[in-house]
Amino acid sequence: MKKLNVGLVGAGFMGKAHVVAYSNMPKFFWPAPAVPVLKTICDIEPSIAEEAKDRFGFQACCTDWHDIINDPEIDVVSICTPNNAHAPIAIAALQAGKHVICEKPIASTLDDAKAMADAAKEAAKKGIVSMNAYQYRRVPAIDLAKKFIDEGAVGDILNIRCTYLQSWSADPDSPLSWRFQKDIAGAGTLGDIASHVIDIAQYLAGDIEEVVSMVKTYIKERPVQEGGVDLLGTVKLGADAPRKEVDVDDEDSFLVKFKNGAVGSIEATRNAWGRNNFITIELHGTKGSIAFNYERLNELQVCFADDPDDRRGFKTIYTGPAHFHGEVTWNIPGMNIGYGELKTIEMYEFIKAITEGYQPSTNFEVGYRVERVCDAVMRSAQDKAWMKVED
Ligand code: SOE
Repeated sequence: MKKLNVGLVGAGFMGKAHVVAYSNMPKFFWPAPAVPVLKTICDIEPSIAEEAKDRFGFQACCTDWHDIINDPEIDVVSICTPNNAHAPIAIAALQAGKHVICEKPIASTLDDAKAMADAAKEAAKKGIVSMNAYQYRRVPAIDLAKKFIDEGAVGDILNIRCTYLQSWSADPDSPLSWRFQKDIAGAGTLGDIASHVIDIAQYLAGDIEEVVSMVKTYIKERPVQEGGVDLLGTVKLGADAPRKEVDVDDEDSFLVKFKNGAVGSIEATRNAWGRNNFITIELHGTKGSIAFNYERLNELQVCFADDPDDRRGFKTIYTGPAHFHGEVTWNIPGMNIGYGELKTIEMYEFIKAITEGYQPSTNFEVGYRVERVCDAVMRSAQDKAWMKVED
């Protein structure tokens, strides 16, 4: 059985998600395309690196990512750091001949995103694979939606409405983690979560051509936190804590026009009390409609125009063994998959692409296109006008 040695940079929340995915992939997908071996984990904080090594079962740990790049035994690099570190690590890894899976958004600036896409294109000539972790398009229900669209079951797409709503930053006492600092994150809600639904919208309805947007920052300053770990609002800092300015967006709302003539809207915020991982997609076509909500990720709602008048309406399909990779997860629809299984499916797609020698559907070029849509959203908010997405 082929083995691939893994080096992982960034031992926080997403580092844990990648470890779960590497470990579980051969347990679900057997025979696995290759078995990942957890070789080295890197975190700039020595105590976190040490702890992560033991907790996750890596053979070694380090505090300088160059040690991973310079290790000839490492085949695959996972990048789970804050956004501004994506480009230097990814480019160095690709140039060293390592396959790269990088968390989203691809980078903290458009220039970095382009440099990463260029490096990935060069590396691809030598069979090196790049992947940006836009995992939500791999939810089996979203895959089913894509199948209905491709088969023509809902006709031509007229409109797609997407939201990504969370609540973890709605409290002004939630600390100023790196996600609220432009020089590290590049953007706020836009890069962090709107990017996911931009990816899904383009996956289902094709490239976005033009946008008009409104961008808001509701909470202008937040308490400064000790250390770089992002606590995602789980710990609050009191009124006495020193506060610093937030220089990124809390909420983005925009209308979109697709190249194929469809239209739509995207709304994203992390300040929506009561909404948690509320990714909704509603798509209307000439022959039917599709609706999805990640908070019920094992379900897809569909309505077909051809149904008789007296029984036309949304019906719910529960995803299971008949759907995307459902034959290897759990046996009965309704047993349900969650975030861990979803990241495992994503990891399978990454490892399979490496062993079979092709670029996955969320390669760096695709991540760079999402970034260009984000850039148009920001330009539009500034100039209060429709903006074209750069081709
Ligand atoms: C925080 O908003 C976050 O962890 C995002 O960074 C992820 O991309 C999203 O999947 C869950 O929420």
